[in-house]
Amino acid sequence: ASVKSYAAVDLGASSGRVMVGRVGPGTLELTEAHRFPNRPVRVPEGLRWDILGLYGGVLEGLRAAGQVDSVGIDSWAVDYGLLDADGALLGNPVHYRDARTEGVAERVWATVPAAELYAATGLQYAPFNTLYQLAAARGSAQLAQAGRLLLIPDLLAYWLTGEQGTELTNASTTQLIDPRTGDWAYDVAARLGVDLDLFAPLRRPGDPAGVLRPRVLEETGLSGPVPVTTVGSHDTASAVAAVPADGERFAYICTGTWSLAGLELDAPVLGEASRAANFTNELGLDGTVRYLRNIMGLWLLQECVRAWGNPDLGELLRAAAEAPALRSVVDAGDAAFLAPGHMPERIADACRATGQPVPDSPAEITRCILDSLALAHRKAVAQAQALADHPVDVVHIVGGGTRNTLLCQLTADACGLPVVAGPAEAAALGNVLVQARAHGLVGDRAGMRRLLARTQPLERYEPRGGTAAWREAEARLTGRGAEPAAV
Ligand code: ADP
Ligand code: LRH
Repeated sequence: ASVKSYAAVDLGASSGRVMVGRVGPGTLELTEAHRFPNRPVRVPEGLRWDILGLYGGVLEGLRAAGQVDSVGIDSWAVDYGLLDADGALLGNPVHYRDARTEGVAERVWATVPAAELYAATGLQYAPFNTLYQLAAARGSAQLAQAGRLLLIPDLLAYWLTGEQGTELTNASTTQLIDPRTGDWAYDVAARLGVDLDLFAPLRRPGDPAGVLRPRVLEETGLSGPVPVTTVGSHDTASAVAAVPADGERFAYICTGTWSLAGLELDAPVLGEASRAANFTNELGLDGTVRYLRNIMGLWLLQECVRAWGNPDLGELLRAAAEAPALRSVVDAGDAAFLAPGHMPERIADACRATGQPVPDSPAEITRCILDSLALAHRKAVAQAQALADHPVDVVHIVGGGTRNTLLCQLTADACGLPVVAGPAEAAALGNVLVQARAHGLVGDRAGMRRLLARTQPLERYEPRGGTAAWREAEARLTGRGAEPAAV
C-alpha cells in the first residue's frame, strides 16, 4: 500500500502516549492509540520514574495501535537506567528533579572549569545534565555494579528489541558529546573519570534499531517482523523536526512541562556570551544544532493545579484571561522552581522578593505564570537571535502548550512577532516523519515541514500593541542587578 503506518511512542514528563501516524503521498494523519499518566514516585532514597509502569503503557499502546510498519521511541532527555552484566535493570531510573545533584556541579567544575565544559560540549548548565547525575552517583553501589547505561528511550528500545544503542540527539543532552563532531567529548569524559564504555554505540535518527522481540509481538498481538527505527529520541529533537516552518527565519518554542525556546542552526554557538546567557547547543536531525534555553514551562502551572486539588484547567485559564495583565512576574528560567511542591507559595515568595504585588487567587497566580512564561519566551527569542546572529520573522509554538490560547497570544504580544501555534503533538509527528523518511516516504527536513504545514491545523496570533509593557516587566526582574541563576 502507498500509505504506511508508524507507531510513535512519545513519553513526556507528564504523560506518555502511543500515537499512530499514517503517511502517504501528500498525506499525514495522526491519531492517539493510548495515553497514560507519567507519575514519578518518591521512595526513601529519592524521586524515581515508574519505568515499569511506563513500559507497560508502551506495550498497551502498541496493542491499541494495531499492525504498523515500524515503531519509533522518544522521551524526555538526560535520564537513564543502569544495567548489570546480565543486561538486567539496576533499580528505577532517577528523576531529573531529584535532589541528588545539588552542589555537584561545583565539584565537577573544580576538575573541569565551567567555561571549558561549555567550550567542549556547548551544553547549558542544568543541575540534571547526565554528567552531573553520574558525578552524583559516583561511588554508589549501583553505579559500581553497572555494565551499561541506557538513556530512557534507548532502554525501552532495548526491552522491545533486545538491541542496545545510544541515540545521538538525546546523547547530546548528557554533556558528554562534542556538538561540532557529533561524537563523544573524549577529553571531558577522561578528565572527569566517566567510563564511555558504559554507553552503547552511537546511532542516529533513521538508523535501524532492531525488531520487536517474539515475546513483545505476543504481548501486543502484532505479527512480525515489526522494525524499530531510531528517531530523534530526545522529545525536543522530534518536536523541533515537526515545526511547520517555511525557510530559516523562525524561532520555535516547544511548550509542555518545559518551554524550550530557540533556533535551529547549522553550527553551535560556543562563546562566552552564549554561556553567560545559558543557551544550550543540543543536536537535532541531520547535524543541525538546537540552540535554545530551558524555561520552567507549564510545570509551574501543573504544580499549582496539583496544589489546588486539580480544578478544571479551562475555567482557570478563562479566569486568568480576565485577571489584570503583567501585575507581577517571576523569572521562569530560575532553577528555584525545579523541584516539586509548594509552587503557589514559591511563586508568591518570588513576587514578594522583587517588590511586586503578591498574587493570591488561583486566577491571579495562573495569570502571573502565563505572563512570566511569555516574558521568558520573549527574552530567549531575542537573545538567541542576537547571540547566533540569526534574525527571525515568526515564532512557532509546538507541543501541549499550543492548547493554551492565552499563552500563545501573550507570547506573540511579548515577542512583538506573529506566533504560529501547532501542532500540539509535535514530538510524535517528528517521530513519525523520521520513520517515514527512513523508509523513503518523505523527503528532506524542508519537505517534512511543508507536509506538516499543509496537513496540520495551525493557529496564527498577531502581536497586540507595542512591547513597552513587557520591557517594563522585564526590568522588574533584571533591576536586581545580577542575572538570576538560570536552570
Ligand atoms: P509533556 O510532553 O511535557 O508531558 P505536553 O506537551 O503533553 O507535556 O503538554 C502538557 C501541558 O499542556 C499541560 O501541562 C497543560 O498545561 C497543557 N494543556 C494540555 N491540554 C490543554 C488544554 N486543553 N488547554 C490548555 N492547556 C492544555
Ligand atoms: C522536555 C525535555 C527537555 C529537557 C528536559 C529534561 O521533555 O526533554 O528538552 O531539558 O525534558
